[in-house]
Amino acid sequence: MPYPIVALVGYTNAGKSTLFNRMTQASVLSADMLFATLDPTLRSIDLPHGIRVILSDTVGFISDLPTMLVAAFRATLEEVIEADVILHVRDMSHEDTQAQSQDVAKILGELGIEANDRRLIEVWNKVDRLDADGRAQLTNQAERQPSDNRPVPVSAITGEGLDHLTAAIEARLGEGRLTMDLTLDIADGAGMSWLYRHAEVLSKEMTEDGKMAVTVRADPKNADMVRRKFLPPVPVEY
Ligand SMILES: Nc1nc2c(ncn2[C@@H]2O[C@H](COP(=O)(O)OP(=O)(O)OP(=O)(O)O)[C@@H](O)[C@H]2O)c(=O)[nH]1
Ligand SMILES: [Mg+2]
Repeated sequence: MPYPIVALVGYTNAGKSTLFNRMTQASVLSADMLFATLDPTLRSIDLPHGIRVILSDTVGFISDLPTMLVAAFRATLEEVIEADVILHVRDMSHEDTQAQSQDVAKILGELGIEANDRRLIEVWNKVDRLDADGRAQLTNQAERQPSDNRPVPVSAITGEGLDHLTAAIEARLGEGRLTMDLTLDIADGAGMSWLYRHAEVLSKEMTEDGKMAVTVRADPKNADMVRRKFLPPVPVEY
């Protein structure tokens, strides 16, 4: 897949599809026509800082799913395993929100996605249905979590909180990516174009001794290649 995948998962009726529609509303990419035709649950969107991702809606979880449907349900969820970010959408206005969340966590666990998986972001949806007290309580609860693992209160209906959500997605996508400072020979045009193909070139500057200082960011897989190609091997100590 050329773009990172952001999958929406959650209990049935949590608001996944509403959120999906809300987040893709502004996107009018022509490529989407193809996507929408091939698979209405996939759509590409551009995040505020320019990263293009594919948003993937999924079927909702239900506690007492008929056995004959379990296999089909599992099959549709397999895609989630490969997602780069997993949004666990919760209906925070539902009286059973806690139990629903546990059901979802259990199924994710069976797919190998544990609660502490860095790809997971909890989306606390339907905050518009809460009164002032309920909201304040949620906000407090969210803010007690470490900032890099904080649930994001939103309303897919009013659009409230969606800016925080896209920021959280961007932050998670950025996490796995490593920034490296490299020095290239000024004549190494091939090296430079290789870098443009395999990494994001953040800056490029001539040094006093006539070399090229380049700062790049790459995902872990490519970062390793960059390191091997451009950085001196780490000396082994005996
Ligand atoms: N008030 C309010 N209602 C919402 C919000 N998000 C979704 N809903 C409503 O909740 C209901 C379910 O929304 P969907 O988006 O279909 O939920 P879903 O998670 O896709 O459900 P499944 O696909 O069946 O799993 C709809 O009636 C939505 O209008 C929200 O933020 N606030
Ligand atoms: Mg849906």
